[in-house]
Amino acid sequence: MKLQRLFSTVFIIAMFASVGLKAQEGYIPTQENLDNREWFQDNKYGLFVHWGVYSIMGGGGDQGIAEWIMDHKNIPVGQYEKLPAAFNPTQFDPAEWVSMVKKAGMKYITITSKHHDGFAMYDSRVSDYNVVDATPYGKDILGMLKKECDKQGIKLFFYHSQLDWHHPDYFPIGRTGTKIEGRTQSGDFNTYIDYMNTQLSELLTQYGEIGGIWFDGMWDKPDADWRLAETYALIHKHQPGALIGSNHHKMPYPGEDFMMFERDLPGENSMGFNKTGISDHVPLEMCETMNGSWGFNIVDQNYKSVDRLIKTMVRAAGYGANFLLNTGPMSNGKIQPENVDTLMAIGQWLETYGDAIYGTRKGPVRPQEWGATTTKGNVVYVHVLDHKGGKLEIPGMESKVKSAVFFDDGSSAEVKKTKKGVVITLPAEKLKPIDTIVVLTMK
Ligand code: JFZ
Repeated sequence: MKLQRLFSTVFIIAMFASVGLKAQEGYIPTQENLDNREWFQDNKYGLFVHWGVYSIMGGGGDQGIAEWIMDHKNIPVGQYEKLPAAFNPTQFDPAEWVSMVKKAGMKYITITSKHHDGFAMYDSRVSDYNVVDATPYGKDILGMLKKECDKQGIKLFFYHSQLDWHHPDYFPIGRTGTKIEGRTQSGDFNTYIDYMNTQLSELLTQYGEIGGIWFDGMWDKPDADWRLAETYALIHKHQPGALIGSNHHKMPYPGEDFMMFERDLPGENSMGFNKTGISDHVPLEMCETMNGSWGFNIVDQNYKSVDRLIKTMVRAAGYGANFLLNTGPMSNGKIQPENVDTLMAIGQWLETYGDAIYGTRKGPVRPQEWGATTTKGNVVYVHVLDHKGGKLEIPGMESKVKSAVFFDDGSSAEVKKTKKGVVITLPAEKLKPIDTIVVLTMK
């Protein structure tokens, strides 16, 4: 018995040593941070932007590759370094981008400050490998975008890659980019982490208040000491309100303020890498591509339909998760017209139905094949996404319904209490092609 207890104590200590202590142990979010988490959950919908010098190659002729082209095509470091000289997005108009985002009904932007290729899309002082020093364009893209975001009331987050195929101290190298010629043969990983932390300090001090940092890439070296405690504390010291998340596909570590799911609804694992559960103490976010690529790809025309994307957004909201929809801008600075069209169509839908999304939290029953529920105050929105009409039974649904109406025309809906929950009658003529919303006001 005693031995057993000793074992479990040792086990618990080992668990903390391997996971917990690596991150910001004992972290208590400030009130400002908690307020921002509420803001985040209320605002639901953002634009993910994967933009870097790789956009010049337009995906290199293969589907699904863009920002990964250095790895997929094994482009030697010295050759890849020639790309910045060709990066000149003279048609980049931040005002146009942010206006588009607003029309799309999006409330924040998460843009790549540095992807795995190591190239900084802002004015960094610790490396010339950045958009100001190494390109003919010579302007601070993130700074320009931030200014416009502030003007138009859009929050800006930075995606920052911890993985770096370019930096000489990213050593030993990890699981990816192993065949890229000219990568480092030696180096000191701690020097790399110092460098990364300095870049993060720049991002947190040069541009005013930002929404947060979206980390990615520690999965490249799962056993390395990433010094997360230090990095997270540094970010929260500069900006206590900034939300930290990391795409490590694990449950959130201490110091992280939200949890993300890559191309999957929370708890689903269609991609094969979202094997964790769903955190119940931090906000959630799901990110999705419009085709199959994150960065700009000229041959990937496998676009998801507007209907499908809206349904995914609604299901995500049903899980209480934000929807971060991606675009990969072209190397001239424009966002491809197909993507703009999709964003405008979703924005139009939100103009009508946004009340059932913004400001809501996950509903009383978890998303099902037929649809999802969201809730705000004493109202439950039943989003019917896939149903042929007739009786819709919802087991587990709170049955103290005061009134039930169709969102579209305000006409009343028939709701009956059952032993298990409620049954809603859906006349075929009330069904909408995307989402038929029944508004339940609870007692
Ligand atoms: C990552 C990036 O690699 C990708 O380019 C994009 O930025 C996306 C949003 O995030 O995707 C991943 C994350 C994890 C793995 C692979 C790709 N992984 O665990 O192998």
